Amino acid sequence: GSATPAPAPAGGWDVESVAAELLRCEDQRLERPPFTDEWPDLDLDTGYAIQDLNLRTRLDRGEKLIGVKLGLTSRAKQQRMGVHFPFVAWLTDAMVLPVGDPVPQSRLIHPRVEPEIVFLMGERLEGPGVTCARAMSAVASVWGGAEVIDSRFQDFRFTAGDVAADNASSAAFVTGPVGLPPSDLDLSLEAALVEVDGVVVDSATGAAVQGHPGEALALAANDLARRGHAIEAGWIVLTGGMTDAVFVPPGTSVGFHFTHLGSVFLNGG
Ligand code: 0L1
Ligand code: MG
Repeated sequence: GSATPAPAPAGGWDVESVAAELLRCEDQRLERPPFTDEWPDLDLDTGYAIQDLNLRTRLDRGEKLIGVKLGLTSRAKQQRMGVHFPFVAWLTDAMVLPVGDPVPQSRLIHPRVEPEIVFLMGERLEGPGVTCARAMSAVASVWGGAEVIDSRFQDFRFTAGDVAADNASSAAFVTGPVGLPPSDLDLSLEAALVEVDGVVVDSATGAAVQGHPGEALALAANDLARRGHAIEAGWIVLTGGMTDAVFVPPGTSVGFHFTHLGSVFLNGG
């Protein structure tokens, strides 16, 4: 294919053409303007239809569905991105970054990394009507984690429909060294310090994520129910960036230091 973003098809963008173009941008490391510049009606539900179509393509390619991630669950993220409500996207095994591996710059466009509270599900969780308490009762263990995001949109500029279509800027994630039963922790107080090259540049506690990361999990279950899915036992759930994401160019090293969940390190290679 060509090395530039595709122009809109003759009849205008639709679910199929946006889905194909997003995967092409991901595969060929292309950034492009948001589709909503040309297709203002690309709303959240249309974005989810595109996201689901590309999940099917990823599974057809041999990837395995291993969980979900939430996007824009914290005020820090919402303010930075200009989208003021959370949404849900898919995680596949192709997104797992082995511990100690550098950020895979050679296959990414403009990666950023962010600290997250991560759940490993012990039981199936199906909405609607899931509360934070019910959601937490389905969690087997809690982990610290780092998500590598890599929007296919220039300068991470997008609306809710664009970013839902783009699987919430998914690229890769790594989980930390410590998994604890949820009853061992007050997750609203669990802090993460963001360290870049030895300097602490940001921090937040779990309360930044919808008041409690369990609220984000409940939101995911209820949102997925509208789309005909449940959260399955054994799945991983990334509850969303606690702070704004930081760039991690080659030569940089980033550490996310959690109060009880250990430290997660990522280097820019
Ligand atoms: O590019 C983005 O910031 C959208 C994805 C947000 C991921 C998150 O909030 O954890
Ligand atoms: Mg994230």
